[in-house]
Amino acid sequence: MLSDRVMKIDSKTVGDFYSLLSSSGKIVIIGHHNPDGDCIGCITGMEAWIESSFGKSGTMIVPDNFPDYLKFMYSTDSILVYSRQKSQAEEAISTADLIICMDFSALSRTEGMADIIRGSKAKKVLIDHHPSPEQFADIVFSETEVSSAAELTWWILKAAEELGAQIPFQTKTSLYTGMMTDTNNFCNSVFPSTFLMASQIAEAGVDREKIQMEIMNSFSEDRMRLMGLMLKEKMTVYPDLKAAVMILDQATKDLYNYCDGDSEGFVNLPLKIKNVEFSALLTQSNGYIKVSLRSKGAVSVNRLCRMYFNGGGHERAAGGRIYDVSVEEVADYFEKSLRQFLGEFSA
Ligand SMILES: [Mn+2]
Repeated sequence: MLSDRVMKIDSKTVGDFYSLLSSSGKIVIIGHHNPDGDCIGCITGMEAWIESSFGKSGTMIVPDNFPDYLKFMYSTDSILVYSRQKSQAEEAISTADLIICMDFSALSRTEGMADIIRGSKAKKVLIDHHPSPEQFADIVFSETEVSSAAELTWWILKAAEELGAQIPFQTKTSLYTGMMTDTNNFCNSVFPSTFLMASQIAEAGVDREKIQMEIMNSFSEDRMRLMGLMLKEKMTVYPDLKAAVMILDQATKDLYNYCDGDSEGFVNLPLKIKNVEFSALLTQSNGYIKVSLRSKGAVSVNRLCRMYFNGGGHERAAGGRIYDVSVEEVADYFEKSLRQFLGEFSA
């Protein structure tokens, strides 16, 4: 099989996962804080597959709310949002036989749920594509040479076809969406296996144009104007650092009725400038400044985030948080940190 050559999935691990699913009564599927397309694509895709293959349903839970433009995917209205359905979510986690964690490498990414998940007696499965996964799961599918957790899930489910589980249409739509959003529409982290996945899903008749419209062309007017303002007035370019930094403060959020996910993708925009190799979006949040980083050069934003901004991620896409620095001072603070970091690694 061509797919086996492109993305190796250990068939024994798939077999173990399959028998765990067969024997488990209560199944919970968990995504990460600030759920994105990959996260929602993974959990809804997994849920649809479990329903069709095992005739049982999984309870999907995310720590906090997710953007409206992801709500076209299968069964998103049944996803529990921990921040507002706490007792229901805690009940599901503490009584689960099996917990499937998707698209995150550390339990801290589940925010308030981390300790309950860690303490639960349920068997745990991790499906993820970030480096250095935390060791908390009984079965681990961890692969960094892949576009997205959705793509990794695709290859796991393809391998499970041999055990008799077919992949339903909704799963194909969800996983395609996850892959498409995490690659920024086939721009970053695209591997030969990614095109193969896209081709197989296209062949199955999934409506790629519709997915494209839902994700790329469904901005609210406010979101579009916010993007314009950010580029015009809130972006600073540091030519000597080959860097650009955008700051999204609360006043600007209020001006454009900011909703979850409205700034999704903004951090990629400065990378369109020729000599900008590194981009940061700093967003004022509740009690901290959220940091999103992208690189198109040699700078490892994963390392930068781990060292300076209480976070991490991939080499070219990472995130973190800055505490105890006001939004007025954060530009200076960030610039200093970046200079120090770049100085250390050029020395
Ligand atoms: Mn992802």
